[in-house]
Amino acid sequence: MTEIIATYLLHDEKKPDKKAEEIALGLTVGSWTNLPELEQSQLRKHKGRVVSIEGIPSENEGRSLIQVAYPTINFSNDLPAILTTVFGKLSLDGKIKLLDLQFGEGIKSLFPGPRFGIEGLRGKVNVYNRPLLMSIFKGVLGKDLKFLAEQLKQQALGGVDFVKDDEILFENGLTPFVKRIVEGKKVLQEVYEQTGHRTLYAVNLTGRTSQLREKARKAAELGADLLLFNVFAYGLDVLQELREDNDIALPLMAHPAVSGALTSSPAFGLSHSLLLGKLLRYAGADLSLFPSPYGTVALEKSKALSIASELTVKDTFKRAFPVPSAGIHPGLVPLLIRDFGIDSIINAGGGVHGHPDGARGGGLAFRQAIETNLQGKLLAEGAEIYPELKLALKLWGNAEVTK
Ligand code: 1AE
Repeated sequence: MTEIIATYLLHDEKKPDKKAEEIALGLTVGSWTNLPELEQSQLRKHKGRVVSIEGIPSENEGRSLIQVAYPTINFSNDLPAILTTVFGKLSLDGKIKLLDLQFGEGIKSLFPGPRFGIEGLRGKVNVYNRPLLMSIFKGVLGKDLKFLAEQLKQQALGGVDFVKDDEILFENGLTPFVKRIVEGKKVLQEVYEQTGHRTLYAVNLTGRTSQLREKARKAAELGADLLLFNVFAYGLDVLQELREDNDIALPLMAHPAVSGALTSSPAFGLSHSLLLGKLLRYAGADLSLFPSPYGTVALEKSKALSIASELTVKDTFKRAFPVPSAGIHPGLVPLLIRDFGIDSIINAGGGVHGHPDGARGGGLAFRQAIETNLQGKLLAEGAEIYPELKLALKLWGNAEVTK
């Protein structure tokens, strides 16, 4: 295919066929039919093509789905050019939502996809038979390195696989980026020597765009494990730049901060599956965080599942880890595993630190919930064996899944 096909959802559009034709023309060659014959034939190969127009059955709201194909010769091979073509001015033009983009194999092969993906990350922690577990630093603003180190140690002692910075921890005098990496490595090595459990740390890569590459290379030089990145505050192409730099070569964890402004409206913006799933994966994210259907920032279940599906569907790219997040506690583990399977990451901040026994107890309770569930038992049964799980269920409840 030498085209990219965009699928749009139109609202309140009485003449979707006319609108589709306007889009196909307006976003490519403009009003070419009014131009002299010579120009017309030159421009014809650039014109968009209406692929399909579908009313949504049993709906009376004037919604319709349209597909428009854009010739790839119209743009350079980068997401800024592609997004400006398919949803540039159009994103400002009434109630229209970009649901999907289908890339032909030619243009797709120019994107990197994840460097490590699910298999690569599993290899780094040597865990293959369960969902991975991640916890998040909490309450660290204004705190020093000693505080951070202790919090990291407690989380690692709980048996989590990854600890990520809070996305709101930026460059600061008390816990600068470089010192967090160096101190973090020291702490995690000590825990490894003490327990035999390997925890990796995702440090938040922040600052001006022009500084990111150098900072990320420095992180790699210092032996950082992963980079957390607020990709939607910067742009997908910035993520891709980081992914393609072989002097960085670290797993990239995409945080969804700011993405809600682009995805949340039913009538405007981009679909969750496209932005937090397909495009993140194409651009090179190894992990994508998004709100789970059950926590504090709940996302409709079908949408959360659609993101996970785009991250893991069979493709030429490596699979990226879905990380359904926000408000997660051990009692939700059966739902998470039922809905997202074992190739996902269970991620919690408050659900780890808020445990009555502290972050170590929180991590243990999660690991116990995962183990209990994978043994086919109810969490209530696990709680009879494990005191940490029992305390967590008492505090936050238990969304037991009975098949
Ligand atoms: C959707 C992102 C979730 C996130 O970044 C975060 O910090 C969650 O914290 P908790 O688990 O809700 O405390």
